[in-house]
Amino acid sequence: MSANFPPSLIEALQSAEIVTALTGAGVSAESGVPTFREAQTGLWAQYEPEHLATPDAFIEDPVLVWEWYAWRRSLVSEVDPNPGHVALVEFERRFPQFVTLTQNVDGLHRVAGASNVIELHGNIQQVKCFDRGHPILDWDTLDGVPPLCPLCGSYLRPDVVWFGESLSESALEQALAWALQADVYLSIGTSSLVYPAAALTVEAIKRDGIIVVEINPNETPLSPYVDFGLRGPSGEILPALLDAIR
Ligand code: BV8
Repeated sequence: MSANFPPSLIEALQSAEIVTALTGAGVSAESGVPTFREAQTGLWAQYEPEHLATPDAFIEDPVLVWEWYAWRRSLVSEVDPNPGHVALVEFERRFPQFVTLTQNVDGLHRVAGASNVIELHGNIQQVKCFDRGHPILDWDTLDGVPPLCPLCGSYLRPDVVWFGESLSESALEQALAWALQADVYLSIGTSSLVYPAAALTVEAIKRDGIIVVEINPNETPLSPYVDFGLRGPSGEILPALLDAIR
């Protein structure tokens, strides 16, 4: 993609010390992972993700919710990071300080080689028990759908943040610090609908001196307030941006 970015954006990135990226499901779209709001396929087409990704849905039908995550883990196991993930790893090496704050639970940033990642909503490859949150490493050797916690006997569940559940205080504090100290803040592949993650972008927008960039083929509720809106797929824009600032 031979892109011509605004010179002022290139200058801001070339002189940036601290760059913070917030990513959403759109960054994984070009890897073939359906975004959170795209229609689900096959058996899952009849369910709303926002309903399934809740403690109530799990309490109501632990088998259904466990199987939904097993299906999503199988999807993720078949895909690779895309050029957008890879470009973000290069960003990590290019800038003095860089972090990827991700809403995604697919783990693809780390698979791509990113080392400074804060997984705001957890990771579907990790499992804990429902009652006490015991992290269970060898969960895939256990029988049962869902398996039972070897420590307390409660159902195992994916170690992700469901709707209605609070994010980790420390992760959120670190993420907010990164957002407020950024010279440039990139909001990439997110509909900016889910809070408190979207609040990180709102806080960056409110803070004078931070250049906020949105990378998304579509508009979001925060589009009118960012400094630069780069309309297009992150798998093309991020590598082009990296080339433009070399
Ligand atoms: C909380 C993990 C405090 C699970 C996820 C009622 C009760 C309780 C809370 C609420 C409530 N009403 C509202 C709330 C707050 C709620 C919320 O924000 N709801 C939304 C729907 C309005 N938030 C919460 O519940 C949070 N916790 O508030 O705790 C609390 C506690 C108790 C009681 C009250 C309050 C927890 C939120 C975390 C939920 N967990 N994931 C799982 O994945 O199974 S969120 C889920 O949505 C995914 O992580 C996903 O990443 C995330 C956000 O969506 P996006 O990433 O933005 O994805 P989306 O599909 O929306 O958009 C994709 C974008 O990509 C689009 O814009 C598209 O244009 C773009 N795109 C497409 N292709 C490309 C692209 N961009 C670039 N390149 C491309 N190629």
